[in-house]
Amino acid sequence: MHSTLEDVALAGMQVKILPALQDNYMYLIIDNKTKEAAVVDPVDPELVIKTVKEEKVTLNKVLTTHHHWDHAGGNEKLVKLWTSGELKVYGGDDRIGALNEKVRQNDTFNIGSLNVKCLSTPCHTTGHICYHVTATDDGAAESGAVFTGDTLFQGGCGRFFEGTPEEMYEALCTKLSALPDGTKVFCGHEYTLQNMSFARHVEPDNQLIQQRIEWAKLRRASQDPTVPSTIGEEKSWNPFMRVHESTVQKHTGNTTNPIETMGKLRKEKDNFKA
Ligand code: GBP
Ligand code: ZN
Repeated sequence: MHSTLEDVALAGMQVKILPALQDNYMYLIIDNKTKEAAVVDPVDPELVIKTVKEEKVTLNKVLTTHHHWDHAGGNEKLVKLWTSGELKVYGGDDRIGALNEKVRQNDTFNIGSLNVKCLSTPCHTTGHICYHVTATDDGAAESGAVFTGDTLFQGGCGRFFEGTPEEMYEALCTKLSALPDGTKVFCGHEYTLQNMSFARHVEPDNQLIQQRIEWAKLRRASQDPTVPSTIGEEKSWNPFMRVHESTVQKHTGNTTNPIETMGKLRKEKDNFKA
């Protein structure tokens, strides 16, 4: 295992961080009120089932961010192994195994008493979905969570396998940036140190990047996950969310168009050696 299992307590919910493969994360989202649960990208079904049994929660939903095997590759097996009732499998792409609830931009559903809203974020893959989860109580929106798969990473973003700089701009700078600053960001991979090293290269004078690197080094030395961050933090250190900043634009050759800046940053990151 690349990381220790961790619990994050948010308003009305608990998020269990489950490491998988080399650097992937799966997440178990538990509604405190009803003990209903959903799992995000269950590539290692055995660990999911073990955790669900230990926690004595009712798992009935799978939230798939995108069709890549290291995210969706466990869906069929989980559905086969799952004998304690029906599993709804959500996702935005017909290439996702065991999919039975296809979702689109602004679709909503519940995990017990929690609200889930789907954000369509095509670019890494055409059918990529991010899931924004909030409790129903007043004021809980600020402490909600967003599960970003391979669209937004801590300090970075996914490769543009099936999309354009314009689409990633829309995903990061329009849709995800519009969430409350306090929203916790749970991404699909532990890439923080690699991403932050590129972020420092882009903005060497940004002290928040330097501080996060020092913190992340300590966390990784004891195999602790660096997730979650928050939307507000990502806006302060993630170069791909900062393509309208003059420091970032200067780095990409005095571009003033944020979408052109996005394209140039991604090209440079594709070949960057941390
Ligand atoms: C790193 O940064 O540590 N190992 C390197 C990058 C997501 S996984 C490895 C890499 O390219 N990872 C992908 C990515 O988008 N990284 C962001 C970046 O490099 O800045 N994947 O597993 C990847 O999506 C995959 C699976 C890809 C099936 C294509 C198919 Br088809
Ligand atoms: Zn991917």
